[in-house]
Amino acid sequence: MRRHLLAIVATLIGLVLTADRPVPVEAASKAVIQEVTFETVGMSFKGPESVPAGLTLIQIVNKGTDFHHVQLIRLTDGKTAEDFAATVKTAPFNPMGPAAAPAWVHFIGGPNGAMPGESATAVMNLEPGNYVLICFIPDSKGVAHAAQGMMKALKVTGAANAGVSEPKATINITAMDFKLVPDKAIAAGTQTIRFNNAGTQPHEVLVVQLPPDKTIKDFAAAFEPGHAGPPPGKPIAGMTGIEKGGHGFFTAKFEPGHYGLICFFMDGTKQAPHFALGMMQDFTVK
Ligand SMILES: [Cu+2]
Repeated sequence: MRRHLLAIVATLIGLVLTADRPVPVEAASKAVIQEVTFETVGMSFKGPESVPAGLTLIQIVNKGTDFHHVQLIRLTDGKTAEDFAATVKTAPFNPMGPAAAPAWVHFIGGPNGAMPGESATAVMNLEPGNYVLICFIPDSKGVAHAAQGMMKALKVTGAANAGVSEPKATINITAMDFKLVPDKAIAAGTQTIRFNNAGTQPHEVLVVQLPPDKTIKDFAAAFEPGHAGPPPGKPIAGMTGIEKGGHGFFTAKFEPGHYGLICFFMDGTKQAPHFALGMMQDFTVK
């Protein structure tokens, strides 16, 4: 009888305690990653001027006729998008070219590999601050789209939403100086990939679906200045440059067949692209 009463009292206390506030665990599991979309139109990005801080899914919808990506760059030392634009004009740098980036330029990642008419997504944690979105992909003459005006200022505001948890990865791909290392064989289906930079330089990963008779090396060769015709293979997903210690997530849908991984960033000291130093590999999806 006494035990019975205690149980009733405990239940009543429980009801009073939970009556007017949500259960924290439940609230956390319901919090979702915010989503923001940028469209490419010609050599420009269309989208919001600012986003709240925290885990963010960035989508690029490519409405143009060229291949594009979003490279998010965080500007520190009080630098603004205007400072960045001025630097690109006076002292052009390109992670895929020989000149080094200034120390206040930080590579944060972004969706990689959006072919014309297609889209790509990536999830990164955005700290508050000044950012620019930029496309470093070169045209047929080797001039980066960024140098043709393909950049957009973005402000990340407020404090991060602590209740949001990171996506659950099915595959890890770790970048090192100079290799791309998946933690397991990539199987057919939709995979959520966590891209980690365990190297010292910024690295990217581009996932390319290849024809049976072509390799990722053939794909890379098609981006050399003066090369005629489209690259063999189709970029399907990836993550643009992330600096040392950083990580982010992207999803890719794999069909059985032949694929490649590649990083186009440049080693300024060796004056060689990372893929030529070992950051490209072919693989088969079963
Ligand atoms: Cu690299």
